[in-house]
Amino acid sequence: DDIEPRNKENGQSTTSTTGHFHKQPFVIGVAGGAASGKTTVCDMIIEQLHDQRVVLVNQTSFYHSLSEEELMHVHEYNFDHPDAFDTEQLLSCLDDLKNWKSVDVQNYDFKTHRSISPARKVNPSDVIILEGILVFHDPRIRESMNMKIFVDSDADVCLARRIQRDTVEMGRDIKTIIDQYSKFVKPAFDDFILPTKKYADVIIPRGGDNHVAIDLIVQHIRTKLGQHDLCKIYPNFSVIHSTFQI
Ligand code: UZR
Repeated sequence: DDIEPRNKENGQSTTSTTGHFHKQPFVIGVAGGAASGKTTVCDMIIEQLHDQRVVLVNQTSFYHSLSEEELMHVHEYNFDHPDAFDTEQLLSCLDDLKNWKSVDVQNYDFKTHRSISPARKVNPSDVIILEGILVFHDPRIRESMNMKIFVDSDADVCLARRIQRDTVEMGRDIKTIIDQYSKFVKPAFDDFILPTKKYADVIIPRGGDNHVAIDLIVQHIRTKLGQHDLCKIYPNFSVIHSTFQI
């Protein structure tokens, strides 16, 4: 007989279509300003967890596609506002992954500001990383996370990186980038992103340059994944919740 894993922090276990019990995936949220180094942090975590099944879901995949009307006034569109994202879709995706169902995640094209086909099939995994500027904004998404990381880089570093990224990868000109930064990116950071820092379990200064922080985070994830297995063997084993700040 299968033993149903119990994990206080992780909530309920789930039953797969084959009737076998699965532990719930460990969900990590990685938030922070645009070009703060979130992707680098995620890549480093994934690299160190090479022996685990990890999937990365980016909030940018859940941008609403712009209508013809919105495209005509694209310079007035605020991509850094919580309403720019289809949060319900993101929630339903996350729910499915947590219940060990595969999901189709749209690919978003930053040049046309629309979703493009084909969608990417994402399979459920032991670890799900959800990355994005506003992944801590919606309380329902926050609550589904087992670990929340906020990447905290200086604004000048973010802007420098953003100029480099948007000119090289997106072919934008510097004036447009700086106009957008002062009109939308900076105010939205202050109004919507920074206030979510208080929800983080871990705050990482200097993003991907902070190897000590990444090592500590990976150690913590490994401990939690190990506890999943312990829960399977000893159903009454409970997890003591711990938070730390680096
Ligand atoms: P990250 N963004 C675009 O530049 N174009 C789009 O079509 C959609 C989004 C930007 C968005 C935000 N802002 O700052 C950034 N603007 O993508 C988020 N302006 O992406 O988390 O990778 O930095």
